[in-house]
Amino acid sequence: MQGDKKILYSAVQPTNNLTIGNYIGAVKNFVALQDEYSCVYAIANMHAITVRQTPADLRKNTLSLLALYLACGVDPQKCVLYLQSHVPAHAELAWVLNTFTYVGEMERMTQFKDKSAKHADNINMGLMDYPVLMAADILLYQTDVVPVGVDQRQHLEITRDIAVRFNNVYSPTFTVPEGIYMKVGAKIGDLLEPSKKMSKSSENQNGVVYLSDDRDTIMRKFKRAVTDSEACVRYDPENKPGVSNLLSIYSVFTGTSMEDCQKQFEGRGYGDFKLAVGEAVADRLAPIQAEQARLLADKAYLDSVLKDGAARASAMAGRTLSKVYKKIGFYQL
Ligand code: ATP
Ligand code: LTN
Repeated sequence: MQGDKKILYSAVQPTNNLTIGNYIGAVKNFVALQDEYSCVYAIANMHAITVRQTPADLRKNTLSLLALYLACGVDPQKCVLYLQSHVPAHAELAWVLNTFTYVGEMERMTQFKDKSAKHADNINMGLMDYPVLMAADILLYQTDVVPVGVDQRQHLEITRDIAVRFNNVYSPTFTVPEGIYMKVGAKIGDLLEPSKKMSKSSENQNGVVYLSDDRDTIMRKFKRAVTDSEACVRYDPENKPGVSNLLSIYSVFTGTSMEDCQKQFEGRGYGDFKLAVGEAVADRLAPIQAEQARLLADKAYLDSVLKDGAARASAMAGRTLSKVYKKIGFYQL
């Protein structure tokens, strides 16, 4: 708790361009939650290097993600918005938490298995340790809630396990965090393979809608989206993954309930439906893209946001880290 508000923490990696999956599953919720909670939002560049990055791109993607957070409406006055590598406590706590985490647990993580298969030439220790660094992120801020897509559920569970384990060995030190998963849009599917998560690192870009895509590209991608042969716009993720995925996207981008969305498309063909979804997405993204471009031209402002964020985050994280160091027996000066 901070004052009378619960503490909320989340982060996004500055890798590649963000997709509408990231927007729906993460950034859009960050904005919606910033009044109700005391929010801390990070740009997880230390997580990003678990997969090889080109330095110039990583630098560029960092500012681009910061500008995107701001363009979507994350308010640096209300929230702590910072770059993970600016707060050394993350690496420091991760080291301690490593000694409370078992190798077998990390080997069983779905994301580790997926990414190991995908980057078979670079299965580095960082890739395996990714969830422990994420636990450090969350636990440093005495976080109450963590909004993420369902793909992160396993990482959140291990964070809770690590926190409880540490608290039991010593005395209550970490708040045990809860995940918040949105009902609609917690997992947006790829437009061409709807049962697969839409991912910014996907090979086939035609199934992935990037926040930076222009209107023509967006329309082209939605026109090609996979549906089914039933010709009925109905929400049924099990039997109609393609159509249901499009309905989720439409519902979130227009702010219409799933029920009303289905009514709206009753008796209409898939061609019509796909155009409407594409238009809703393009209409919503246009002003965000314009604002992001404006902010990216003002590097002094972006730097000032990061500087202020780093100072505020360091103060919060430092308090938890010194508590931990004391409990585990690190000699204090
Ligand atoms: P990568 O493909 O490089 O692993 P990613 O697209 O999963 O990356 P992250 O930076 O790992 O992106 O995730 C940022 C946030 O976006 C997380 O909260 C994650 O749960 C959410 N997210 C990512 N993809 C989707 C999706 N398809 N649907 C809903 N939420 C998503
Ligand atoms: N692994 C996360 C990004 C992330 C994160 C966090 C999310 C890093 N640290 C802490 C929530 C809380 C992902 O979304 N892929």
